[in-house]
Amino acid sequence: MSASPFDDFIRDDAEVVELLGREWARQTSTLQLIASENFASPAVMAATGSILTNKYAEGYPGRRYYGGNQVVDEIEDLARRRLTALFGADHANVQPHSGANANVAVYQALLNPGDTVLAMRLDQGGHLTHGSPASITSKFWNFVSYGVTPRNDDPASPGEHIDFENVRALALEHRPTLIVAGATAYSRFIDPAAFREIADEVGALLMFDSAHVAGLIAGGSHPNPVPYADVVTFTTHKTLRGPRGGAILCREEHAKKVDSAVFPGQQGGPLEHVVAAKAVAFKEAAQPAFARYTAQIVANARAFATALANEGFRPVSGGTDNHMVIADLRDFDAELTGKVAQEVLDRAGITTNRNQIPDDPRSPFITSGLRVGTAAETTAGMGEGEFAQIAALMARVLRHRDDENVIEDVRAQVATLCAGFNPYARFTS
Ligand code: DSN
Repeated sequence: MSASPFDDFIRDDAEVVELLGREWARQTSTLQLIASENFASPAVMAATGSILTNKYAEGYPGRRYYGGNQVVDEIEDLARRRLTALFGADHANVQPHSGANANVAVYQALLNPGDTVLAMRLDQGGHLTHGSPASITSKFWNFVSYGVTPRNDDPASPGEHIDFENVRALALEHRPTLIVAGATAYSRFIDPAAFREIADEVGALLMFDSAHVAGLIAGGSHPNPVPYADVVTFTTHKTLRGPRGGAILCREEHAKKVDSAVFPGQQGGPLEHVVAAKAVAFKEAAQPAFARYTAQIVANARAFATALANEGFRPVSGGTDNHMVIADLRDFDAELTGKVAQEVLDRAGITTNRNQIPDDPRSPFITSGLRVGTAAETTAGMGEGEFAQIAALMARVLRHRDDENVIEDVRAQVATLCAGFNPYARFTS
């Protein structure tokens, strides 16, 4: 597959060519189930690998600190226009290098040092930048954390959903300047209206971190937080299927502060090659086919959750409304940790990541859970039947994790499955 007119020149670098070849084989012969990954289109990759990588462009369209930005200005404006139209937002900033950068820039824009922020705790499903003690965010701002309701296996009122009573009580007690909605390991709809109501009650601003669900929102498969939140942040490479990077949407009243916080507050020169790739991805996400794609992501995740439950894994919160399933491994095998499960599955060609479950007795490095997502293999064309098959393969290899023959056999079955679903086959044949 040719991604740019310069592809052939990399052939001079045998070491990099060899490594790229191995990664190509890994991505196309093993299952990619990490919930934050996807297969970007060749158009997205071509833009990422374009000559725009050569250009310095500190500043914003029409207000740059370097000359020669006539074309770059048009590219960044195009990306901003496409993005505001996609989500129905007032203002877009497409320069953040990542979701973490986007979040920290918003804190810088909207908060003073020491201000109180109410956000989801990491081990309940939140993100490092939601005030984890390991993150710089917790050093500058005073984070208070909410979580999910206790486990309850009654399907009529499943637990492990965001505890809005707890959110409201903490908001009334701590009077945060900002409330953060959004998660990285939470498989249920996050209701932006419920968060807005609480924010209004205590006079707080509302940021919605939609890193994981941005693509689902664009495709109409998750509620859109833009009408409710002051600011929406996200990454462009997960369900949105663009290049690796971040973006921010906000109400007009916050635009100037947000832009100043991204540049010069947090970053120097923007990656305009990535901005061009973001523009490509935003156009792709506006197509009817993308809405069908996101509906299939969710259908696949629901089928996956059911099949995993049938194999004895317990889906945290009882199931899923989005692209991911958090599996509690203890119900499957009390001795099996997330770390061991991830390693065994890796050897069988099934790529996942271990994850803490709510109130996990094990550390973040060991964990009792596994997070799996359907966005990437849905791009590759897999459907509910394939995900049921994957659940069975996962259960088999984890039940027989000390048997090298079973690991080898599952790896071979995975390779056969993947051979029928190469995400780039139609571009290379
Ligand atoms: N939290 C990571 C993930 O969801 O994979 C991204 O920062």
